[in-house]
Amino acid sequence: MRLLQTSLPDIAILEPAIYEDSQGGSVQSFDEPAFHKALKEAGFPVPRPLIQDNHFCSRKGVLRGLRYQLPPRAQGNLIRVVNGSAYVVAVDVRRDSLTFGKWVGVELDAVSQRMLWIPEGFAHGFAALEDNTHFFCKTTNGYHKESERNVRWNDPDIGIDWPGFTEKTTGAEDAVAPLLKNSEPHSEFLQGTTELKDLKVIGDNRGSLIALEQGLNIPFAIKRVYYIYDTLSDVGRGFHAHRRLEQMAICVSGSCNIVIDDGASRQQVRLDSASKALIIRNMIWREMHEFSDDCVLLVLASEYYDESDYIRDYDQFIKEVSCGKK
Ligand code: T46
Repeated sequence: MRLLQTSLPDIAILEPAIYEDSQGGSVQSFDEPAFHKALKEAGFPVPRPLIQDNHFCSRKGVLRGLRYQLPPRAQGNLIRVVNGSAYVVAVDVRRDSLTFGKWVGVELDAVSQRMLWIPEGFAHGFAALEDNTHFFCKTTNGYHKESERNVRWNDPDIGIDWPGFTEKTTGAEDAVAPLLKNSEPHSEFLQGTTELKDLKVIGDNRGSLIALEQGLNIPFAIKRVYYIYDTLSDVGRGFHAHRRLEQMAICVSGSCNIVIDDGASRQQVRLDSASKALIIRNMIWREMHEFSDDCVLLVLASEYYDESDYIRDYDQFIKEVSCGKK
């Protein structure tokens, strides 16, 4: 599987291997380890498991979207066209994102079998370029009507250039969908479980100073402080959740990316300033990637080190987090 970058840093095209022989041909349409490997090698966060398949069919000129689901039911989508061809668009709907409102469009067809990876936090839309176009989407979260939101396909602030079809048919909801500026924000943080705080910088002509004070800007009593440094840039750390532990992480030097996941929704946070603190409550899966050479990640923790507090298996984490929500 080959990954091609697009003009949006979070959106990727994936090209599967196609095999042809005297009987016809075959394609390995999904191979999770290969998918994760391709994403990791290109510096993309690894998504939560793709748990649902949806198959749609449209005649030429039909436009579906733009759609997204709000956290905690946000959906990442791996989209493939299995018959015909289509123009597939992704729009960044994360209010705090540097690429908020930016879009990318890619033509997918049944011959090349290229797929488009659109992670959580993006709206997507499809325009069928041929009759009997079939779309196959693998998603990270099931369909949830109450969480579904639409954005107007022809919002002038987004300015999507939908090519190649003359007769446009949109669903009733799509036609009257709100403009992006009026749509419900796709919040950057998992509700109530993580928070990215700007710490107060006390600066003067000698430089800067930041004070961390229990009960004031640290929302728990500190029992332990540790720091992670000299991490190789191509390794990932973390890959676990804590049953009780709460933490505050600050990159006091350099930068790294932290993926946070509450079992229903996954987001990536970039820590690249000594004045940004990420508070991670208990029962949040975390993965750390792309450590810069000079990265020193300082972590304040609410508990002493206790291996029995770690959940290091993602399926076990999903089991425990789902039990807690019942
Ligand atoms: C977390 C992320 C952000 C100790 O003996 N004492 C400690 O206080 C810690 C944190 C770790 N260890 C031992 C346990 C392992 O044998 O150090 C070894 C490496 O720990 P781990 O593989 O858990 O490291 P990371 O970077 O994957 O995770 C750490 C923290 O463990 C974790 O709580 O949230 O940083």
